[in-house]
Amino acid sequence: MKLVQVAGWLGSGKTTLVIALGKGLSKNGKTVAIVVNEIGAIPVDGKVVEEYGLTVNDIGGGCICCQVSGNMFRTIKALYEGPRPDIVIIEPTGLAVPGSIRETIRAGAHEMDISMGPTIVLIDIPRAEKLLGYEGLKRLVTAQMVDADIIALSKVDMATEGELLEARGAVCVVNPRAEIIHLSTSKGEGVAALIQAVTETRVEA
Ligand SMILES: Nc1nc2c(ncn2[C@@H]2O[C@H](COP(=O)(O)OP(=O)(O)OP(=O)(O)O)[C@@H](O)[C@H]2O)c(=O)[nH]1
Ligand SMILES: [Mg+2]
Repeated sequence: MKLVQVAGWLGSGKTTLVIALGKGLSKNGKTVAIVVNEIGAIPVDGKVVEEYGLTVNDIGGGCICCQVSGNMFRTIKALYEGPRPDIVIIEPTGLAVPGSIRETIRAGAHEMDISMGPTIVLIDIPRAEKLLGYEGLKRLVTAQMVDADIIALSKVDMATEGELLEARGAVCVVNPRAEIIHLSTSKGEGVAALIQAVTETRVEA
């Protein structure tokens, strides 16, 4: 069972990508479970994803990177002991720092045969200037980027060449180690590369 995170600020396109990855991986013969973390009481995202016939596990009651990390771990353990899908895609809240989620998994997963796939962090390109322009936001978005194996510049269909170049420069400075992918889930750009990365990449837990 391999765990993959799709993280990124609120509204950056995580669920849209998670659905596309889930569908693509299923088509390639992989069994996939999706773990969605909603801060609010109504698990809207889970309902949307379920329409596509993917297994969805909703964790409410707080953010899995801090308040309800135990719930996330129990969900992963239940998946492992039950259906044990090939790939579990985790969508944390837009406020989560992926490194602390990985830490929770690392701390408890030693008795399970779990591998870590890439942590994908989305940067909403049409909003990148705003996200990286405000000090408070910048701190969190930067913390998310630092933890990424792959940074997906999302919604490139809505971005100008200038916006893309500028965002790419900023991203490289924050995390020179991450692979950068141009993503437009609506237009299908970058999705195949991410499916391949999820399938083939293994990172240190
Ligand atoms: N133009 C464009 N819009 C997109 C793309 N991907 C997602 N969106 C839109 O962006 C909005 C937010 O997408 P979601 O997938 O719900 O984003 P999210 O990161 O899961 O949002 P939260 O879970 O609320 O943080 C929706 O209106 C999507 O239709 C894209 O590639 N291009
Ligand atoms: Mg979402």
